[in-house]
Amino acid sequence: MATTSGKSVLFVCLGNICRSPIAEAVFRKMATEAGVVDQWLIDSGATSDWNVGCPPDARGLACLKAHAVDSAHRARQVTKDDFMNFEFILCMDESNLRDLNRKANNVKNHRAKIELLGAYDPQKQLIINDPYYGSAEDFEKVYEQCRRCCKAFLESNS
Ligand code: WE7
Repeated sequence: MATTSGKSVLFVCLGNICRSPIAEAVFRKMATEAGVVDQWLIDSGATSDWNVGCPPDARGLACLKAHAVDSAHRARQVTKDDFMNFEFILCMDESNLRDLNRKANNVKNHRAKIELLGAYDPQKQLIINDPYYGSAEDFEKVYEQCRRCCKAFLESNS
């Protein structure tokens, strides 16, 4: 778990099969290309326990593959330890934010900063919408939002 300079980020959405695994994979690739991946603990998780153990949605994997991004993630639910182990917990929409803040209230001395990933978007698209009932274009939009936000987040922590 420990990393050399202790930077850590957990990306979170409802089921950890659509948005947050895309964000995690995009951020890991950017950090790798920037030569700083060893300084980071990077993971993703769900507010719900619905999809635990599942791979990312096939449409998300297709989107990532089209952009030469890999993911071997399997869905997991956010745990109490996550609020201690991660400096940043970045989520996708207001519902995620409410669920995470409610969970955080049950963890003594939690250190994680809980924020919307979209707060880092230079194009100011604050919410990354759930593409679950959407199309390939919706996944593409999620990917582009994640790219912009992850780039800005990485720069703000370099
Ligand atoms: C989703 C989802 C997403 C919605 N990934 N699921 Cl059926 C269901 C019920 C509780 C938790 C989860 Cl995770 C799921 C399956 C997986 N991105 N988005 N469901 C969704 C979207 C809009 C309105 C209602 C739901 C449940």
